[in-house]
Amino acid sequence: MKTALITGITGQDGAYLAEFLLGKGYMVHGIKRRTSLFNTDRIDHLYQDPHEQQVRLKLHYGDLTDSTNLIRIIQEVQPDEIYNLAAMSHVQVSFETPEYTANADGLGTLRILEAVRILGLTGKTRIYQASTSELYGLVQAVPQSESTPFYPRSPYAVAKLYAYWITVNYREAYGMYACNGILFNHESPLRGETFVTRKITRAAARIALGIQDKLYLGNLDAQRDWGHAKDYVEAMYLILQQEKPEDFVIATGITTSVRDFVRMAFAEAGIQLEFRGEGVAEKGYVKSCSGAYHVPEGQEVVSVDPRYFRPTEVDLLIGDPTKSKEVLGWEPKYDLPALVQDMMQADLVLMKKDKYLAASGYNTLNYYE
Ligand code: NDP
Ligand code: GDR
Repeated sequence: MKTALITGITGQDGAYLAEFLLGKGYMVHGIKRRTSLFNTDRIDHLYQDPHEQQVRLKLHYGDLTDSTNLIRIIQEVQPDEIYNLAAMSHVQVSFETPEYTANADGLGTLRILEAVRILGLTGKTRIYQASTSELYGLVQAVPQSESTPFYPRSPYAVAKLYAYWITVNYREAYGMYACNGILFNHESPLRGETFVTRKITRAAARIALGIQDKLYLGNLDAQRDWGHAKDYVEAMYLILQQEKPEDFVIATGITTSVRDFVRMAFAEAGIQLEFRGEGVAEKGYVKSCSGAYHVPEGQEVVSVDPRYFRPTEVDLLIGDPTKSKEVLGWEPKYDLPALVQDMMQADLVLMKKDKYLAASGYNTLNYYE
């Protein structure tokens, strides 16, 4: 039985990857942070009582900012594969917590690599590093491939740039099997509520159900290459099954604006939107916009709030998945309409529950960040 260690197992990708590897017969270990409330919602359905025999999922308390605990866990687990998914992953929040982001996302990767080296596991343990399309940042060329130059535009992306290069360096310096997956945006019903797609699908569901009036967003003109997280965790696994360690772009090759994602999500919730005035663009931002209106009811349901503009923005991401198709044989199963449908239908179910609870006098989450 192969053994995998997943950092960030409580996150969107960690949850899908854990389920995928358990399905492949792996023993899966995960690192979770100590939090004041339970933070394992996304993997609770995979939980196995540690008192039972033959448990194949085990969680360890840990943090990427603590090398002593990483060394101890890796020594205990002796993993065949480490998937380093843990990170402070929100681009806008990284402007507010730049030092912590550098520590967790940049140095955290070094701590993992160094732990494997110190423990003499370089010949055994393969390492996947969760790199990102945010590395491309300010557009140099499109579509972005493994050879496109990087130009990071946020403390998050700069921290991930360090992580990318330290992974390449340990591979070259010590012959480690360490790879970067340069993944473009991938979403799902498990996506964190403050990323733009999930923020939109949650709000569209709430507005359709009559428990929210309006959605405030930032830059509607940003374009992203959106795929489904379920497809992307399979690519992570494939990257570590190759004969030689290499870096791969994982993307759909199709880009869509935030504005169009809004239209699609609301349509899936049964609301046709019309944007009146595409807004005045300045430095890549829509500085003013008369918003999106519910057709035919006429009320404005989406407005631009400059609070959500970033000090430096990434305007356009579109990935070139040629190498991953040719070498890994990887093909996404979900296209964007299928992704929107999956997210929207899941949020309609969740928000119906909220509506019912609210109608019965219980408090529900009405924090829309
Ligand atoms: P999430 O934000 O959903 O999950 C991040 C995970 O990291 C959570 O389990 C979180 O724990 C954990 N974590 C955060 N800080 C620390 C820390 N200091 N020590 C230990 N664990 C920590 O991210 P995703 O699942 O979406 O992304 C997974 C990885 O892939 C991240 O590294 C992200 O930067 C990267 N990535 C994501 C893309 C995407 O579109 N989703 C695209 C490209 C790269 P907790 O649950 O306690 O908060
Ligand atoms: P991103 O994802 O920054 O690409 O990082 P996010 O969904 O946060 O933003 C995508 C684009 O939408 C614009 N936007 C808004 N974003 C948010 N969060 N909230 C808003 O209200 C809003 N309005 C417009 C943003 O400006 C941006 O252009 C994600 C994360 O998962 C990273 O960890 C990962 O590395 C990259 O994807 C690839």
